[in-house]
Formats: sequence, C-alpha cells, structure tokens
Amino acid sequence: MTQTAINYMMLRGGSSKGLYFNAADLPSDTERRDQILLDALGRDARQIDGLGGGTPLTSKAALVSVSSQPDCDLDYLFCQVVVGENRVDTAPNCGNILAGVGPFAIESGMLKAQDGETRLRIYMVNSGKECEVIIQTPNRRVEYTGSASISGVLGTAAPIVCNYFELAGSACGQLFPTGNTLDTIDGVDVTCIDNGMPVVLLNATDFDISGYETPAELDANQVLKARLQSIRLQLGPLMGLGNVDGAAVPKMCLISPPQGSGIVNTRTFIPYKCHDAIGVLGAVSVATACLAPKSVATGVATLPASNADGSFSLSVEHPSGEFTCVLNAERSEQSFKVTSAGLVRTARLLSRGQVYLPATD
Ligand code: NQM
Repeated sequence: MTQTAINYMMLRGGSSKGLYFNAADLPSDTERRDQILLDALGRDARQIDGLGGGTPLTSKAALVSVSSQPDCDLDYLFCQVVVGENRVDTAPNCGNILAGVGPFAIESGMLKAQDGETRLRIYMVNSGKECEVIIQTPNRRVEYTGSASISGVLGTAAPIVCNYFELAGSACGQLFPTGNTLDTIDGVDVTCIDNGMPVVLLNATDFDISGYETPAELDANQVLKARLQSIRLQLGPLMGLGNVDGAAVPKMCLISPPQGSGIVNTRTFIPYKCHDAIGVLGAVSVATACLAPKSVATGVATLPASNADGSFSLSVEHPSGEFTCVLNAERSEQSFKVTSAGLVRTARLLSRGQVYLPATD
C-alpha cells in the first residue's frame, strides 16, 4: 500500500511553528482536509506519527492561496490541530503563524517579491479580517536574518511588520461579546473581549494566586483550572461561541499589575495549558481591554501617555518577557474603537518537501 505525498513547508511564525500548505494541494471538502491535517501533524497527544510537536504552539497549519478578495494578495486559513483530541479547530486565528504566510507564498512561487521590501495584504479567512505585512526582501528573496528579537525565540531575525485592521468581533461578532465591559460569573468579575481573539480577562487575586507564578506552577494548580473552566463554560454561550468545552477559544487571561515597564502582567491559558508567553492577537485583545474606559484591568493596568501621533504603545508582560503592540483607537465617553494594531514578528523557513500520509486501506 503506498503512502500519499503532499508538498509542505514548515516555518517558525513568531513564537509558534507549523506546516504551511498551498490550499490547492488539499481537498476543499473540510472533512477530508481535516483528516489530512491530522495525518500530517499527528493524532495522539505526543503526535508521534506526525510532524506536530505535541503542544498547542507546535500543532498548527496554514492553508494559503492567492486571495479571492479584491483588495488582498493572499488568503490564509489557520488550522489548530487540537493536541491529543484527533480534531481540527478553525474557530481561532493565529497572529504568530500569520507571520510566516508571506515568506511561504514567496518561497513557493505563489507570488513575486519586490526588491527591498514586500508589502502584502493578507485576508484572514477564519475571521474575515485583514492584515498588512512588510517583509524584508532584498534582491527579491526573503531575508530571514536581522536584528529583531521577540520573546519566546532565541536570537534575532529580520522583522516582519504586521498591521492589523478593524479586528473587533473576529469570532464573536462584537468587541465586547456579552454586551458588557464587565460581567460577574461564579462571583468573579470578568471582561470578555474579542479584538482579534476571544479572551476573558480575570484578576489573578480573585483566584488566590499572585499572577506571577510560572506556567508550570499554574498548570499544576487543578483548583484554579477547574474554576477557570467553570467560568469559561458559562461564558461560551454569552460570548456567542456556544458550547466551548474542548474549543480553542476563548482564552483565559489572568492579569496583575506590571512588574516592569509594561502596562499589565499576564498569565494566559490557551485555554487549558498556560502559555509560556502570550499569543499575538491574544495580546492585542488584552491591550485593548486595558485601553477601554472600563474593564477588570481598570486599576490594575498602568497606561502610558499617547504617542505624538495619538497612537498608544502598549507593552503586555508575560512569563517570558513582554509583547508590544501599537494601537490606534477612537476613545470618547460614548464610544471606544480600536482601528488598527501594529506589531513586529519574525519568521524562518525550517524545512520544505513532502509530508507522507498513511495509506488508508
Ligand atoms: O493569539 C497561542 C500563539 C497563539 C495564538 C494561542 C496567537 C494569537 O502564541 O494570535 O498567536 O493563543 O493559542 O501562537
């Protein structure tokens, strides 16, 4: 019985890594597509029979194609292969894997790079939102080497500037999906927000922890995890996400006052494992909640003055460093809206070739 081979590349995108495919190389039928992704990355918790790394940050795939949208260059569908659960979730988006989409498209000949830098507009199929990326491409080739460093990745690499537009309601339909900036569940105040990623912000001190514990310590805290899951399950329907048992969103973010020069300190469960850092769009959502007139971050977060152009540079602290995003916002007594979020990622091509899928009978 022969195996089937499919072209792929593996790239590190930001502080994640995943398999990148030309969408045309996979079936359009979602059931058959998902079976291929599961075979390629691995179905069991260790992903021993696939290329996935057995953690949420290394069990990801991107399906890329020339865009179907008039104002975009590329379409990007993010697929989370849920570790150990033998299924694929396309509800969330991923701003880390997005950083590798442009390099993949150029490396695979899907589109041509400019000499110097290449600006591409990416349509994020999961959310219907758009992001402009600026990639270093001297001599029309992707430059991976450079001086940008990001938390969670050793060393430095060429910057990939990502400018996200109008992210509000990416999965839930509105910025504050419950209709409130504050809700109380199980006696705990929460802020549910979706500015690119559905996130629930909670005060660490409401859970008898400081919020500065290591991810390993928090992962071992079964009482904390059970309380978070109870709140999550109740919030799923209120956030328009339905039954979120086993779903990748919403993420649960415990906040506490900053320890360094950031605006807030975070420990984020994605959603069952504590992130060693914080996701890109997760950080944008947390920063947005901090900037909002009222949220559980009020009194916890420390906001800087705006930049000369009116934008805000907001540094979100996390277990392995900080994540800075630059938000442009319209803030008044009556309304609050974030119009764009800018940030820097890096990416690197790790391997390319063919991934083999087991013969079916
Ligand atoms: O929030 C982790 C990551 C992510 C997702 C997660 C991400 C994002 O660190 O945009 O990048 O929240 O599951 O890659």
